[in-house]
Amino acid sequence: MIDVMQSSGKRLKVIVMSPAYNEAENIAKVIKGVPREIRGVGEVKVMVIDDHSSDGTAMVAKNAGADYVFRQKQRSGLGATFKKGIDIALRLGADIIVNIDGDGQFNSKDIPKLIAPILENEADMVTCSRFLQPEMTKNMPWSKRWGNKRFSNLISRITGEKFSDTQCGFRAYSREAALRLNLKGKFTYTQEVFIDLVEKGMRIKEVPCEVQYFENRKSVISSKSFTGLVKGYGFKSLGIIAKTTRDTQPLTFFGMPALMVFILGFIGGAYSFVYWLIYSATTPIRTLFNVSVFFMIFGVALGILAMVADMLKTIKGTQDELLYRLKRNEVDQSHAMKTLNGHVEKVNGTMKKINGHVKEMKMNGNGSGHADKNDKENEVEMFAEGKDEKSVGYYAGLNAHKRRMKER
Ligand SMILES: Nc1nc2c(ncn2[C@@H]2O[C@H](COP(=O)(O)OP(=O)(O)O)[C@@H](O)[C@H]2O)c(=O)[nH]1
Ligand SMILES: [Mg+2]
Repeated sequence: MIDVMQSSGKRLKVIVMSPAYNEAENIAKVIKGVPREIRGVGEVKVMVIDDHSSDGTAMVAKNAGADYVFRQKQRSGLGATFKKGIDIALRLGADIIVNIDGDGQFNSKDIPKLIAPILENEADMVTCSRFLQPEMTKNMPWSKRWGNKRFSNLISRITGEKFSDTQCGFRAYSREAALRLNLKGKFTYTQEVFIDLVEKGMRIKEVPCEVQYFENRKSVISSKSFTGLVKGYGFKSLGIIAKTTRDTQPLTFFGMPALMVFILGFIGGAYSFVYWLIYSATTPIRTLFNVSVFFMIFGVALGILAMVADMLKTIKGTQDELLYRLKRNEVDQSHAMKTLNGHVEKVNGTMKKINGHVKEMKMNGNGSGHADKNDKENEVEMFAEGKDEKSVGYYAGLNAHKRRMKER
C-alpha cells in the first residue's frame, strides 16, 4: 500500500472534483458527503468546477465547504470542463483525482472503495460500475440501461478488454493516468478515457458502486426518452468514439473497410473474368466488371490511407509522450514553487518576528545598532526574491548581537 507519506516526503493528496452544471440543489450534499479522512491518505480536498451555471452552483459549493471552486467564463460542456478540472487538480498537487457527478446520484462514501486499487498499485484508473451488481440499478430507466450496454460492448470491442460500464462519471485516476490523458471530446469524456488509457497501457479496474435514480431528475447530459437519447447523447458520443478510434487504431479503422471493399471488388472481378473465359462475352457482366474494378481501386486507396494514418499514429505517440513529459514537468515545477513559497512564507513569518524583537530591543535601548541597518521589511522580500546573502548577513549580525548581549 502507498503510504500517507510518500518516499518524496510529500503527504498523499486526494482531490475529489465535480464538474457541475446547474447543480445548486444537489452539490452541497455531494460535497458534505466526501470523507475527509481516508486510510493511507494524507489529505482530501474537494474541488468544484461550475460550468457557467445559472443557478448559483459555485456559491452553493463554496458555502458547503468545497476547498477549491472554479467557475467557467462560458459553458464549455462536460468533456471540456472535466479536462480542465484534471489539469487544475494536477497543478494543485493531486496524487489521486476522484471525479464525482454533482447530481448526488453516487454515494461519496464509496470514495475509499474507489481509490483502494490505486493505493494498492493494482490499477491506474478505477471506475464505478453500475452493472456489476444488478440490484444497484433497479430503478434505472430501460432506455439508459440499453444504451449503456451497447456503449460498454462497443468500448470493450474497441479496447479488447471487457468492461461493463463505460459511461459512469464516478471514477478515480492516479496522477500518472491523469497526466497521460489526452482528451478531445467537448460534450462528454467517459468512453474516450477508456480508449485513450488502454492505448497507453494504463490498468483500468471496475468496482461495483451504488447509484440512485431520482424520479424527478432530468438528466442534463442525456434524455429520458429513447429517441432523445439516441439523437442527443448517442450520436454525439458515437462521434467522439469514432474519432478516438480513428486516432488510436487507424489500421483497423481504415484497413478493415479497405479489405472488405477490395475483397468485394476482387470477387466481382474474378466472376466476370471467369464468365468471359467461359462464354467469351462481356455482356451482361460488363457493369459488374467495371464496378468491381472500381471497388478494387477504392480498396487499395483506402489501404494506402490506412498506412498513412498509421504513420500519423506513430507521430501522435511521440507527441503524447512529449505532452506527458511536459505536463509532468509543469506540474512538478508548479508544486515545487508552491512548496518553496510555503517555506518562504514561513521564513517571512520568522523574519517579521525577529524584526519585532529587534525593534523592541532598540526601544529598550539594548540595540547595538548592528542589526539596525538591516531592520527593514525589504530584507524579507529580498530573501523571497532569492537574494539571500543580505539575509544571511542579517542573521549573522543578529546572532553576533545576541552573543554580545549574553556576554554582558
Ligand atoms: N461541466 C459540465 N457539466 C455538466 C454538463 N452537463 C452535465 N454536467 C454534469 O455532468 C454530470 C452528469 O450529468 P447528468 O445529467 O447527471 O448525466 P447522467 O447521470 O448520465 O444522466 C453532472 O454532475 C452534471 O452536473 C455541462 O454541460 N457541463
Ligand atoms: Mg447523473
